[in-house]
Amino acid sequence: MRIDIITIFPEMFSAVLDESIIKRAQKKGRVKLFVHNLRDYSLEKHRKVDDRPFGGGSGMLMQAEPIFRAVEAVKKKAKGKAKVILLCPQGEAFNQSKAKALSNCGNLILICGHYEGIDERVRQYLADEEISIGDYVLTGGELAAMVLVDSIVRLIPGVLGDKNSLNFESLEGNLLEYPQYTRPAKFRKWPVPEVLLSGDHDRIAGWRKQQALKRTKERRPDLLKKSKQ
Ligand code: 9D3
Repeated sequence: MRIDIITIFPEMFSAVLDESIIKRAQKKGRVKLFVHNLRDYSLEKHRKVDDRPFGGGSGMLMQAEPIFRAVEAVKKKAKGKAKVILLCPQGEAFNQSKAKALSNCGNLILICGHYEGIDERVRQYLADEEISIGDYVLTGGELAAMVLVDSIVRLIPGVLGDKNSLNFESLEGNLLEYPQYTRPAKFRKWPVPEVLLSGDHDRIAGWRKQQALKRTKERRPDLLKKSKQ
């Protein structure tokens, strides 16, 4: 899989992409990640990529030209079809099933929105999908792009140990995790639930299932409704 990221802040990405699992995935050749500076595709003086909105209003908008040029240049380098995703507050909410679907794409191009917004023609004529990572305001699409990359890369076959990746597909997929403990069996005055020390694997499995259900009912009843649909 190849992922190209188009941004006015390319330096923001190294800390995340050059660490741990994502770095290992790149070393193994499971994913190729490229970060492009949008300003390199500006045709204007001073590498300008923004301008004032027609009709007036406060703030600046990202211009269409540099974004189109960047995407067209990247599409030439990537072999095969690429899916173009615009990260923006108005996009569809990101979730695990979207991550799963995107992990099956050969090529992704992520455009990080910025300023007060983006020329509408990018949405209309360039982006295949618009994605938001949730209902809160970020200063730009960069962190959102990193969230996508992290959640997508770990789903690529061979990136994680099989045990982890199979977990989400299991029946427990729509439940929150059960409580977990490690040594010592008694920390300060707080003991580990006796069942976990019993060695009775059926009893342990039953307790975990029941705890996961209880916790999901209390905290995320929406997840239970989802799994029944
Ligand atoms: C004043 C209107 N704002 C729209 C809600 C303007 C605006 C705020 C924040 C325009 C761009 C941004 C920058 N955010 C993103 O580009 C973004 C984002 C987000 O803010 N929240 C959740 N997901 C995403 S994906 C990209």
